[in-house]
Amino acid sequence: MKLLFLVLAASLLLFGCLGSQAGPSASPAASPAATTSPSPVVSATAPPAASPTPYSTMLPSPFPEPSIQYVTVTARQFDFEPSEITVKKNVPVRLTLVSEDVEHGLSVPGLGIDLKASPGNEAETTFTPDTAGDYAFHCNVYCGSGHGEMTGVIRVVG
Ligand SMILES: [Cu+2]
Repeated sequence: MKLLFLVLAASLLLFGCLGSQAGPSASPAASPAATTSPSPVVSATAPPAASPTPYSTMLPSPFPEPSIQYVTVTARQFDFEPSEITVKKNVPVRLTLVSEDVEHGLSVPGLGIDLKASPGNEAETTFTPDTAGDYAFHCNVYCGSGHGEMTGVIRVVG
C-alpha cells in the first residue's frame, strides 16, 4: 500500500514536470506564430485531418523481407567442404570462404564471384542469384599438387 502511494506520487511528480516543461516550450513556438493570427487556426485543425495517413503507413508490410542464406565453404588441400551447395533463386546468399591450411581461392565464373582466403583470414561476399542452374566453382590460387582437383558446384534452384 505504501509502495503504491510512492509510485503514484512519483508518477504525479513526473507528469507535473513534463507538463511544466511542455508549457514554456510551447509558448515561444506559439508567440511567433501569433503575429499571423489566421494561420495558427488552420494549422491547429490540420494535424487531426492528417493523422490517419501516418497510422496507415505504420502498418506492418504484408511482404516480409527475404531472409539471407548463409553458406560457409571450408577449403583445404585438396578439397572444398561442402563441394555441392544448393541455394534458392532470388534470395540473397552470404558466402564465406574459410581456409584450414594455405591460401585458397573460390572462383565462380558464372556468378562473378572470386574469393581468396588464408588461415585466420576468411573472405565473404553477398550475392543474389537470379537464374536457376548449376554454377561450377574451383580454387584459383595454386595451393599444391592437388590444386586442380579443388572443384565444386553451386546449384541455384527456383
Ligand atoms: Cu588451389
